[in-house]
Amino acid sequence: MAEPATPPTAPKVAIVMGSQSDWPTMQRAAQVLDELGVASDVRIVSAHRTPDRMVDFAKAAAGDGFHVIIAGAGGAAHLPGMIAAMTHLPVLGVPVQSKALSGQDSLLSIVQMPAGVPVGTLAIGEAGATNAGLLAAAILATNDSDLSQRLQDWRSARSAAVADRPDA
Ligand code: RP5
Repeated sequence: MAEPATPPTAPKVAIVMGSQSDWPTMQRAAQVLDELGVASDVRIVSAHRTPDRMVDFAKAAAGDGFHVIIAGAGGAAHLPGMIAAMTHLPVLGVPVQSKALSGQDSLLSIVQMPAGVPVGTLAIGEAGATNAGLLAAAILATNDSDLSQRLQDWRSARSAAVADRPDA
């Protein structure tokens, strides 16, 4: 009798964003997770344009097997906070750099959550997205020694790549 096929591992990290226009920023989170061998599920979920989709996603996220949610949005960036209101999973919020206010609006919309509904808020823009990916991996690594080693190796390589002195 044939061995039963091993089911593919479902992604434990969801990366959601308010718009297609957020993808150039949010792909940094997906890229660093990919470098660390962590699969992610990437979706467009808007608090304002697709509120029903947001509610459905947030309420189902834990049951769907996700362990961490990275949510990025710009402007009136309610997406991370609204998702955090509907799930007990850790939510990492990335303020996308808006055209009008350079992401200051996004940052303030995400960071100042009321006590009891946390969003781990990252820096504005690509650095924030990269660090959200690294933090998501670090959260998963607390229960995954192989991933923990890959994360430590990744960081060591980054340190080793820093020159002692600047080029003249
Ligand atoms: C937010 O509005 C999105 O997260 C995006 O950052 C911003 C602008 O969206 P688009 O008008 O480019 O679709 O909902």
